[in-house]
Amino acid sequence: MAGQGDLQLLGGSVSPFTLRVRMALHVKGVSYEYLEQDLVNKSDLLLASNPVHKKVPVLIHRGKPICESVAIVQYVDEVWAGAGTPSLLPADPYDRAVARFWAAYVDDKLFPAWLAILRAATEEERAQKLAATLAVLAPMEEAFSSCSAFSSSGGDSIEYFDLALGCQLFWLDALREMFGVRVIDEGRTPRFAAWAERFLETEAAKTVKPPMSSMLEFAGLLRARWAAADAAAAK
Ligand SMILES: N[C@@H](CCC(=O)N[C@@H](CS)C(=O)NCC(=O)O)C(=O)O
Repeated sequence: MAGQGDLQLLGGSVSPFTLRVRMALHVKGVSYEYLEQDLVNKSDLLLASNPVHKKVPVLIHRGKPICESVAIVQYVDEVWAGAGTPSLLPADPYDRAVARFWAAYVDDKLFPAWLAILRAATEEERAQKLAATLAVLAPMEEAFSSCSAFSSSGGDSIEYFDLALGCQLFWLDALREMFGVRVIDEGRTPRFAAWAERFLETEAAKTVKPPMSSMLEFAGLLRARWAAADAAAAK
């Protein structure tokens, strides 16, 4: 394995952005030291490493921090490149641009959409947020045949776009577990559903998949915090 002792990852066990980076490192065969972070009482190391956002993940390579999961994934792809190491970003510039476009889309549109399902206070609000999330997914059906080597080849390689979306799947499962909400729906988005099934069978996904109990516990904390904030704002 590449990597060795000069590489640390500051992360959260159920953070989708941390899981994205962990899957990237797994695919590249890079070993690292994982340092779980308390996101309530943030460590001096986290605050010093990501003073702007104070968020995980942060990759620290030879003492230098790299923040933001997409920047980290690209860094990992560039630093650990070469014979026998799979590339995360496509070789072709146009394919790279398309992969980046959809990766940005899932972060900018899909992530806030499903987070709103988690935050919804009533069943009616949850149904509205589910409809909005399905509307975000609809235009992505095309991407599953045009952008991902994983889906187009039917093989087991994972690329940049797969990582961007795949890290969010665990939480879509948690939403189904918590509320019976089906974001992954073969009837509405068959390509996404087929892709998701294959992605979750990959070794990278199986290796980092957080226990459902941890996600449910974290979701409970988040929902309690949001409810308190909403109650305070309503006063
Ligand atoms: N855009 C960032 C998002 C990182 C992020 O939102 N991290 C969350 C955990 S999932 C966090 O550290 N939250 C702590 C906080 O907001 O104080 C990325 O892609 O790395």
